[in-house]
Amino acid sequence: MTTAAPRVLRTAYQESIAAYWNNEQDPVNIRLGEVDGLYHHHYGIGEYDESVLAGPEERVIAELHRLETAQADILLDHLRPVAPEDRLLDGGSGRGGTSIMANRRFGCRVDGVTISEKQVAFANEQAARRGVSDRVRFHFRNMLDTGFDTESIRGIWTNETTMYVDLFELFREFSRLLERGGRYVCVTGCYNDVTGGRSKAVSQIDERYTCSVHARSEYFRALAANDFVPINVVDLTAQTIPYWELREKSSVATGIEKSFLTAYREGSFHYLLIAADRI
Ligand code: GPP
Ligand code: MG
Repeated sequence: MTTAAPRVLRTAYQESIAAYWNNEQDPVNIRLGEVDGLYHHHYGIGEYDESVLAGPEERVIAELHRLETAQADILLDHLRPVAPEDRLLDGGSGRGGTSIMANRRFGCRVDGVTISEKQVAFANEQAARRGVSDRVRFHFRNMLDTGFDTESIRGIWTNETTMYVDLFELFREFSRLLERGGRYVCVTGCYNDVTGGRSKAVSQIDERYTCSVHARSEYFRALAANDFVPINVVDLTAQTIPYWELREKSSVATGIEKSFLTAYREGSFHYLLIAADRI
C-alpha cells in the first residue's frame, strides 16, 4: 500500500508546529481524554447540562469531553457510508481519538498521519491498548505529502487541522489519495470574509496556536480547484458556543476561551463542517 515516505518536516514553520505538539501536555486535553481513553484535539458541540457546574469538578471535565466526542460523531456521520473493507485517512490525527471512533463505528482500516512523533507514539499506544493496532495505525507523515498510494482511500477527514497548511496543496494531495466518489469531511474554524479580513479575536487564535485560520471562501476555491464537490456545509457555530461557555467556567480553561467566544459572537469566525465528494 505504501511507498517510501518523503521527508516529513520540510520547513522551519512545520518544525515549529511539530515542536509545539511534541511538548503539549495541556490538562484540557489530557484530563478530558482520561475520562474514557479517547484523546481529542478538537472542540465540542451541543448544549451542556448546567447541573455539572454544581460540582464536583470531574462532572465538568466529563461534560466537556462528552461535547468533544459529540463533535467527532457528527464528523463521522458525514463520512458514511463506509464499509469494513474501506480505508480511511485522518489528516492530522493528534492523539488519535477520532480515528479510534471511526474504526469502532465502521470496523475499517484507519491510518492517521501527524508531524508530531510524540502524538504518533501516544496514539499507537492507545490503539494497542484497545487491541486495534492491526486496523488503526498512526504514522509520522506530513498530510501534504503522505506517500500513500493514489486512489487507495475511500474517505478522508481533517478535524481542526487545516489552519496549519495551504489548502490548495492539501486538497491536491487528498484528491490524489481518494478513489473517485470518495468523501472528504472537514471540520474547521474559518474567518468570515463577508465582514472583512481577520478580526482581532481571530488573530489571537492564530497567535495562540501558531496557525493561520483561512477565509471561508478559501475552502471552496481550493476544493473546486481539486475536483471536490461539496454535498453538505453545516454551520456549527451556534452549537459550539455552549462548549466554550462551559470551558470558560471550568478549571481547565486555558485563556483562549474569550477569543473564541468573541469571534463567534461577533460573526467574524465560523465553526464549519464541509463534506465534499471527489469527482
Ligand atoms: C487544537 O485543539 C486545535 C487547533 C490548534 C486548531 C485551531 C482550531 C480552530 C477551530 C481555529 P486542542 O484540543 O489541542 O486545543 P486546546 O488545547 O485549546 O483544547
Ligand atoms: Mg482540547
